[in-house]
Amino acid sequence: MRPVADPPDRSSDNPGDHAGAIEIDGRSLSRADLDAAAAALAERIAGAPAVAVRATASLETVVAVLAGLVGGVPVVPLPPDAGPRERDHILGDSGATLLLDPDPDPEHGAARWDGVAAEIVRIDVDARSSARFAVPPADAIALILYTSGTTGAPKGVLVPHTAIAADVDALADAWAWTSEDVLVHGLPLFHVHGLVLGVLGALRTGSRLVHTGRPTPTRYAQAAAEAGGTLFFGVPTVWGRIVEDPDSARALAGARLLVSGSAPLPVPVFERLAELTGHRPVERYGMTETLITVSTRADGERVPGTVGVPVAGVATRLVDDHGRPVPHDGTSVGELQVSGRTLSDGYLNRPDADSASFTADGWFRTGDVATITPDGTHRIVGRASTDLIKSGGYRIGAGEVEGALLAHPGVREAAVIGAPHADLGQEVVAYVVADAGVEAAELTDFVAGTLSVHKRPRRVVLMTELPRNAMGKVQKTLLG
Ligand code: MCA
Ligand code: AMP
Repeated sequence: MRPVADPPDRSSDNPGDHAGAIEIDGRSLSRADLDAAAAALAERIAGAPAVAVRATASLETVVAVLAGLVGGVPVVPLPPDAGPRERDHILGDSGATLLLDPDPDPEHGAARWDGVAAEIVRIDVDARSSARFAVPPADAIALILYTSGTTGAPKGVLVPHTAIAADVDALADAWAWTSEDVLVHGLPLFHVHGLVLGVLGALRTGSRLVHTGRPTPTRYAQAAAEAGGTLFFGVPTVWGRIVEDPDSARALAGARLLVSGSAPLPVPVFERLAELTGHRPVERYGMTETLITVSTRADGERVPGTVGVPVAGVATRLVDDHGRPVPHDGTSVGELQVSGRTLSDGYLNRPDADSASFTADGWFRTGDVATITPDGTHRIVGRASTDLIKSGGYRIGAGEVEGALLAHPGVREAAVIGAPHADLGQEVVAYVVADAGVEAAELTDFVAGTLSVHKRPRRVVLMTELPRNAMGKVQKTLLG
């Protein structure tokens, strides 16, 4: 297998001769310099069982991830604003012995690592080495990506090199994505969308990457005008904000392909985007555990509200509550299961979660509910569990936020739901029974400080008691 981050046309005699440059928030590195900086860091981390990376949207993060890939050390991206509760869980569970930080300078917050067991290593994008490394075995783990379940702390998903290579190659085929493209996005670099597709996809296809730092309408418009962006990635919240800014949206007219994913793209946003840019967006569907498995094709029909067909190397099926097949007739609804080369190797240290998520014949239970037409077009109609929330494209487990709230000394009970929200798709809302004197805003800040900022409840409703059934179970359907 070609190494994950190698472009298709790299000659082994001439490793640096490639134009796939990368620019993040105004700073850039040529592909040759990126490779040399990654090789220098790979020498420093060699032999570690795993390395964590404080994954800011920066060149440093790209260098660190590439160092792990070429050096054969699994990389654990850490949300840059992860509070102690989330950070300590990820570091402890993953067994990362090194923590690579773009900016560990005491003045800029070495205090954030107080009490952390891992050795802190500064990522130096100016270091250079021409060292070569043995290509890691294809089934080696490339990334351990932490993602929320319905309850408890996030689980580490083991993503092998093969799955990433297979997924990027399948998407390159679906989207006619080549080294001629200029990829533009401003997504976070600690999840599949921004990191696997948005960075490793660019490196593997050889396309130039322009990361806008933040995914704002004006920055996307600027990248279209000034950098000649052809391929744009966004979560639905990003596209929703772009259509609210018609001038920025119109600036994307010269692009080749606009791609939406990570959450359902509302039909009115699809239609407005088509009106303003002349492009019907391509929608694709996936999960951390499976990478991207279903997508509209660049040469296929783009129907609002649908996510297309399985990508190369992936098969899908629908099952009912008893595991029986559900017909692909476009109307029958079932749980979507997927199999194929893009699947992860399961969860780190969680055999219980593995057996709950994978069927005996090796298919992954997505927990998403879908229909499939006879010609294979998928429509995601919802999720089986209401305790997995999608807000701004981030997956947030109700149980993790409830646990964080209950750690506040004044909180007695907490129930968290995802309420419909025009901008974010869903917003995290917490219903809390607390001691007198505890304020809603204080609880929002408390969660933002112990987990990641995006997991904070945007609304906290203080109550005297939570609605419970006769068994004492909170009735979340009565909230909201
Ligand atoms: C607000 N802030 C706070 C607080 N309140 N900080 C501390 N305490 C508080 N109480 C600050 C934040 O730090 C931040 O500051 C600013 O307010 C805004 O933050 P936030 O509210 O999070 O921003 P937003 O405007 O709501 O973000 C919208 C977004 C974001 C940009 C669309 O949700 C986003 O990046 N989403 C992408 C998620 C994603 O990539 N998902 C892919 C998962 P400051 O401004 O200083 O930072 S992978 C996946 O799903 C797969 C496989 C797939 O299919 O793709
Ligand atoms: P994550 O593991 O953060 O990638 O979240 C995966 C979940 O995001 C899936 O199980 C779906 O519920 C949701 N998702 C991703 N892409 C789409 C899409 N295009 N339409 C609807 N839901 C999506």
